[in-house]
Amino acid sequence: MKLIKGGTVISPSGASKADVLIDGETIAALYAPGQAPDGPEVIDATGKYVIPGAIDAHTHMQLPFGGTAASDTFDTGTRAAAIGGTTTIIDFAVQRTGEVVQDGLAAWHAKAAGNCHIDYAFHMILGGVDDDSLKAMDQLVTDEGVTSFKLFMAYPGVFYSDDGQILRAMQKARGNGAMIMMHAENGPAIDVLVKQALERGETDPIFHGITRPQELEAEATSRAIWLASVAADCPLYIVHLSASKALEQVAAARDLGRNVFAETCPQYLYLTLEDQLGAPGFEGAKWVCSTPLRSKHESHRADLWRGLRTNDLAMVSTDHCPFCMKDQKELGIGDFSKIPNGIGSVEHRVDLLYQGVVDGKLSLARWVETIATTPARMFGLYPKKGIIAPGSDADIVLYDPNGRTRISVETHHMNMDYSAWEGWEIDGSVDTVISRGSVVASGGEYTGHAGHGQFLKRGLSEYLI
Ligand code: DUC
Ligand code: ZN
Ligand code: ZN
Repeated sequence: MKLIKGGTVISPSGASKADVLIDGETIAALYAPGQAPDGPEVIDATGKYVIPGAIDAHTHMQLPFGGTAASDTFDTGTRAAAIGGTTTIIDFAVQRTGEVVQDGLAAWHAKAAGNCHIDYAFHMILGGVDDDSLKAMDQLVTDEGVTSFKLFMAYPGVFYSDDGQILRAMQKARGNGAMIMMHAENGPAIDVLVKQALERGETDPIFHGITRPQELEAEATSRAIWLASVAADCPLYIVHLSASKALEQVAAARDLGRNVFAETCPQYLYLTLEDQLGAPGFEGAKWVCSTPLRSKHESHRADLWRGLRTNDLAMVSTDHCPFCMKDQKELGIGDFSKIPNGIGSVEHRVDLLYQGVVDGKLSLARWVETIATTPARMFGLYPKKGIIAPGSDADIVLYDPNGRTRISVETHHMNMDYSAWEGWEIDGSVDTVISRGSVVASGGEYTGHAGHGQFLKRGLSEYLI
């Protein structure tokens, strides 16, 4: 037994002083201060926030992409996640075009099994919607604990699905209760703009952003929302929403009571087209991701923070998809379209969002909700995960509001040769991380091990009507 004593427990309903008793891998009880029985090993949480272990519902460990593969393995990526206060990831298994869905899922299990430091679950990317993959969706929901499917309106020839395929998958999801997750960018139109830019000799990383204007994110978001409407209000979750006009589409659908949800990512809340993607020379490649960073001369960042407060944006995930500069991002020197798309942040999401609390953009309760509780409820992991309550897994983070975090490639644990957040300072720090009752990180020391993480079969989303 362990007792987390003297801290302030934060839940979506607010803050309260309580001591948390852990029995083995689960939370046994919460006590008013001083009321817990003597005996258990005490973890001193005086002056700390006690929050549910964070859940990153959008990661891409070892994803093959752009002629290379994301540089974090399940080992390095989940270790870094744990150090940063994330105790569950939901990664994307991939069905490539022409591949049997279940084979793609088995390949992802093979990559992850025995290598994870924290618990993990999978969404499934469908690279080819046809009769077989539609049938497979039922089997994954019923038997495999995979209850969400990502489709791409971008990347023609790679992951792209056309509108007919999307509609069929949505109809299937409406029937079996699954969530359709959408990469909402108009890929064919983007490809035209990319070709035209390259023909003009516009090859620098910033043109990655300029050829993916917000209108093409908003148009795809709107189209996905209408297609979901045709599919009898199939549950729809827009991933990595980056732009004000896309957010307007989501907000309008939600105002009508539709089953439409969206996430954003730390990079869109803080970083910009001009300051990062437009960095001199090839430097901007560090921030090439899709959807792209948006202009600081428009109101995207303020709108996204507001969307988080109003729940038009339900939660924050990272879209962790790291590539090193050397040999990976460098593939796009002289042609931005060959830069592998992705940013690595799995280690920093808890801290980066806490800075939003310090800056007065999020309440403490909403911080916990957007990084832990809503991801659990959205993707069928609640109340096992995402809440500090009796019977839930003892996934708990002690967060020090008086700590300080300085982000750098010199100190991070992700397998990347740069940091997208180099030099950033956060007014707070992760103090202790507990995963299913085991202390995996404490005072900057990592004490966990690969293989501790277990695969989680998920149920259906709680938010559906
Ligand atoms: N976006 C990225 O930035 N990387 C991987 C895939 C995606 O959709
Ligand atoms: Zn995507
Ligand atoms: Zn992604």
